[in-house]
Amino acid sequence: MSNELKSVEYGLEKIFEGAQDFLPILGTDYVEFYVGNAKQAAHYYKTAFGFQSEAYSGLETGVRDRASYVIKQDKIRIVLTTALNSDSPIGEHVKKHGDGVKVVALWVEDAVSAYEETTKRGAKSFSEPTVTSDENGEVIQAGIIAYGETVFLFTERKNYNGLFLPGYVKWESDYQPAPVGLKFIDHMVGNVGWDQMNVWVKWFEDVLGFVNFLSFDDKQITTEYSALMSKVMANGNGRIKFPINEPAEGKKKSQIEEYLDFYEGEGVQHIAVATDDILKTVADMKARGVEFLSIPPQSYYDAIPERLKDHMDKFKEDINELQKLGIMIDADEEGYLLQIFTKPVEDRPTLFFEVIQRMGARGFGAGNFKALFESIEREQEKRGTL
Ligand code: TYF
Ligand code: FE
Repeated sequence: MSNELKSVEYGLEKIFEGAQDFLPILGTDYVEFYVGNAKQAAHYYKTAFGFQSEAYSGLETGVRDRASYVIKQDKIRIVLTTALNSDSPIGEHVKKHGDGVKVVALWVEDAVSAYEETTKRGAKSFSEPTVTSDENGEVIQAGIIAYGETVFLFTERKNYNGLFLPGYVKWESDYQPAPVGLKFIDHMVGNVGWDQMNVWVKWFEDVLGFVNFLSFDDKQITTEYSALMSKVMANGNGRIKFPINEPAEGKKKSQIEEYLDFYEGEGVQHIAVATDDILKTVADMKARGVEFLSIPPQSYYDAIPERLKDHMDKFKEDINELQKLGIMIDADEEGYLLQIFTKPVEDRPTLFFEVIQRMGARGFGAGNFKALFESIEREQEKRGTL
């Protein structure tokens, strides 16, 4: 573990030495999935992940080509959108990729400036600045194309005080399962194709002004396990983090390659959601039917006190309780973190979720990679994709 930690390069100095930020991002506004059946997907995320009904747009609101359900939990907002006819870019997206993330909406002060600054720096346009309005004010949105067919949609809502976006009505539902304690999106990871890592690192640097905050190379995370490289890109204030994975040649088929094959291209691999009580959150999610990767072996948990050495005094959780749920623990110079991963949430082995509780640590769980990738490989084995 200490070897892995030493080879972690923190790039924080670079973040703070920077000139003025040409793309100030206030946060993740929402994430929109294109799915085969939005009504059922919304029900799944409400039931299993504890989201609440928020807003709706579709036939009943005068929209003829799509239906969108907005669900919310604390600061996390997910939009589930489906096509209402065969002649639809949404349907095309679902046909090619299966259910997956289409839009990452980034909350900005000035969407026109965000669009101009990024397209000037080489971003491919998805949609020019568009104003929509209703009695609650106006929203400006403009999109650029990121990896694969994924869109980053700059969203300015300072002159809007409606529920979500113009065109949406409140989704009244008597069915509101209790939240499970998910608070905000910690990071969102993209899988890119062979030899595309540097292209996308440069894209995040040049187009968005992000910096490479952490790197894990294939020598660290190849060994016997799913081979991949990973670089974490962060924005000026370090709050928005987009790790990027690229497959690497290993003894077995990389989990990243498996994703690229089944998603039929690059895209969002996992969404990490933060909680401040991971024991409760994960116990709740399991009780509601969310499937997590298998529990790491006893030897993994035996090594935890050694890994936590410097932070043992701060460590509040009971290792046995964590082990029962399969939650993993890692530490870095600044603290520790607890994390666990779901199995893919579709039939294609593509998008999955991570639940993370940071107790000071700013890393991504490098010390857990071995155990994590072994769990993923057990799933790949069952799928015949290893
Ligand atoms: O976001 C991360 O970097 C961690 C670890 O295929 C990780 O959650 C890295 C690669 C991967 C799954 C998880
Ligand atoms: Fe992650």
